[in-house]
Amino acid sequence: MAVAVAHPNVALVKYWGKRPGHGNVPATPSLSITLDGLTTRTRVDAAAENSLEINGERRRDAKVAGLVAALREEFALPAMRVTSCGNFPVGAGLASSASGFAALVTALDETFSLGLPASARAVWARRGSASAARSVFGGFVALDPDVGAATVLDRDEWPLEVVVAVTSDAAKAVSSTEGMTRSRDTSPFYGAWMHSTATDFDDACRAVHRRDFDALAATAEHSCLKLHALMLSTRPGLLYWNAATIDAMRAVRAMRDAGTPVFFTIDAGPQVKAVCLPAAAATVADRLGELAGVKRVMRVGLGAGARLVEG
Ligand code: 2P0
Repeated sequence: MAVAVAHPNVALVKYWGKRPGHGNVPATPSLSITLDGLTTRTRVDAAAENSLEINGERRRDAKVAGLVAALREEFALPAMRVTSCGNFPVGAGLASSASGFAALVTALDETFSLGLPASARAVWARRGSASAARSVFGGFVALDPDVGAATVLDRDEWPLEVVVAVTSDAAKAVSSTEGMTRSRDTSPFYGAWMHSTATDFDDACRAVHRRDFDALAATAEHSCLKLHALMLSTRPGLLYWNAATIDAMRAVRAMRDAGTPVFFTIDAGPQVKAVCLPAAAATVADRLGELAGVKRVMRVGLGAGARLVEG
């Protein structure tokens, strides 16, 4: 048996849409930061029959079953018991599937001595959930559809912080996988999204290498708002925000206008992630925590990639 931990990641240049065909390959490149503090811990044991338990509940999960079936086509794997738990809500826009699949593949690799390097674990994790490829790595991580996932800057080379403003613990109504299929099939903006994302990716990578916070803020907010414009223009429209999401976005913009180095990003859920320089994190957390619709704030740094831990 083996136990692995992994952290969710938040994309600064977003992924939304897949290449046609197999392998769950994103249509566009994305850039993320891996988060510390929020953690999924997954144990894999060889067992008499397959089972999956998430946060103490026995579950069936088509994506986990699909990934294990795909691995079985490549490797001779016995049945296994997978036990996973996380310290944050599942399915609420906090990338629980990203940390979940990164931890699962890392634990499974060790349990069955597959000998996979991180780049190969990322390819397998991507088949479960594309964003999971990024959680295999720490710090600032690029996921290029042609090249794969890799760290572009280590976390201690530019130690940004993230204040997560949780505005709802409810699971999302439309999954990301379903939402992206709908956007591809129905949004008049999908072509523009596909064509403009590579530029955002290049701009953001350059900003990260230069540690240029203002440039990263501009590109990341643009990518986020463009993603949500794509979602809103999907039929039926995908509206992941609530009133507090908008209040938090406005509060972040007001802080930045007043000179605080902070920008927001939002995924397929109502939580707002405020990315800031460490000196600003306390102010940002206090301000967002005061907003009426914000249930709680979590302050996290940048995290390491998926790794084995003692059982
Ligand atoms: C991202 N999201 O880049 C974007 C932004 C959500 C909004 O990646 O279908 O759970 O399992 O590959 O990876 C969420 O999508 O979807 C996601 P699948 P995934 O972080």
